[in-house]
Amino acid sequence: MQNEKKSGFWGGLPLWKKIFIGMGLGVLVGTILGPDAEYLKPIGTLFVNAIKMLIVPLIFCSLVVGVTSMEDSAKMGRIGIKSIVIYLGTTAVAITIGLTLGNIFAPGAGLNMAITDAAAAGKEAPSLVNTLLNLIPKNPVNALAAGNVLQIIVFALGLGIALSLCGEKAKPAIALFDSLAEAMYKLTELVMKLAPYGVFGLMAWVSGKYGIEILLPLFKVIGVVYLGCVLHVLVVYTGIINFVARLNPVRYLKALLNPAAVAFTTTSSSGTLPATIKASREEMGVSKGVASFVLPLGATINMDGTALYQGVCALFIAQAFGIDLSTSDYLLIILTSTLASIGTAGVPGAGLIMLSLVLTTVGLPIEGLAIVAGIDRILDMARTSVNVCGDLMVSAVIGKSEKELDEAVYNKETPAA
Ligand code: DAS
Repeated sequence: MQNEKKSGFWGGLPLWKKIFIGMGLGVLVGTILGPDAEYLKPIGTLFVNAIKMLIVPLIFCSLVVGVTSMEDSAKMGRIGIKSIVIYLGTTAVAITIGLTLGNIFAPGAGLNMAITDAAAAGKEAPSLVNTLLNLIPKNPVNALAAGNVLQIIVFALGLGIALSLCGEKAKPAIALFDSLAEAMYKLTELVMKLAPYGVFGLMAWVSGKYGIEILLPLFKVIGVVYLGCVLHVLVVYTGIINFVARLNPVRYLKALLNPAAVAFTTTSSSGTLPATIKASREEMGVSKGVASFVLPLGATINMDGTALYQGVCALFIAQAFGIDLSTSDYLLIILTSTLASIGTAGVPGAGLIMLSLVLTTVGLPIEGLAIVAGIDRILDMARTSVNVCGDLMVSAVIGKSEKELDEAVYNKETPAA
């Protein structure tokens, strides 16, 4: 009885269903109340502030852990470097695809939403040159306090590399960052529990202020993100498999079906790792050594789907608020998303937190985050599937180049040993 009372209808629902309900109720109440729904906005503002609260500690701790988890790369030498180069290279391509499609389809065009966040309204995105010059923080503590995310990323990467090079002496510090990162993932999970209520407040305010037609562009965002994800897998990944690894791309597509389905339903790269490793070894014949290094690394630092989603959503929000992005803004988004992807955790909803990072960096209103938060689960399913497909692709490329891929297994001539 006690359990039944605790679970109840609402308590027993998965978070993503609660978010959908929050979104639907928000639109309904907003449509009924009209401009008066403005009074519900603070509920959403609290949620957005809670997400903002996560950015600095989450990106700092997860980046340090992301880099120190590559500690083996010093031992694995070229495999680690090859993996990181391919991971970051395909991430930059993914975000470019997202920005290109966002420009072509312009999902946010014509929305003319007003920026009410004074901080965002007054904030001019820094020029790319100034940003690159300011990448190195004069004072890391100031960077953390000011939330200068690019400086935080640079400092975290440097600290992570230094800790990795310190060997035994750094073990306690690495263990501390591991614990802090775990705590931040748990805090992210707790904050995401507020999502249904935050999305309700914001969708009530947005639909009350702009009308129910605000939902139409969201369907366009979903379409553009899914199109970009499919293109990235079918063009970029199969292209690399075919032309770089000289492997049969059809076999790759067959091998990715199961892990991609698990990723799509769980929206967690880390949770999909067992299925990803199984597919890499048994379907593609990648050796245990390569698979067990490349795939966990990929689940930590390789987030092509997330980067592509950030490109589309950043443009959607800029268009919705009538903000023109300059070339340096685009380059800044590519730089931030690629670097931030190292710190994106392979857990549900992590990309939404990282999107706030990208918006903050280029001075876009963080309120836009709340609009896409309502459909985040649908977008997370696609982006997580791409993240996992990318990990699988790299395991095959590295396996082939290290002569640790059994082509008889890959081509299904013999079952895995
Ligand atoms: N859900 C994340 C993952 O597991 C991706 C994201 O949230 O963007 O890869």
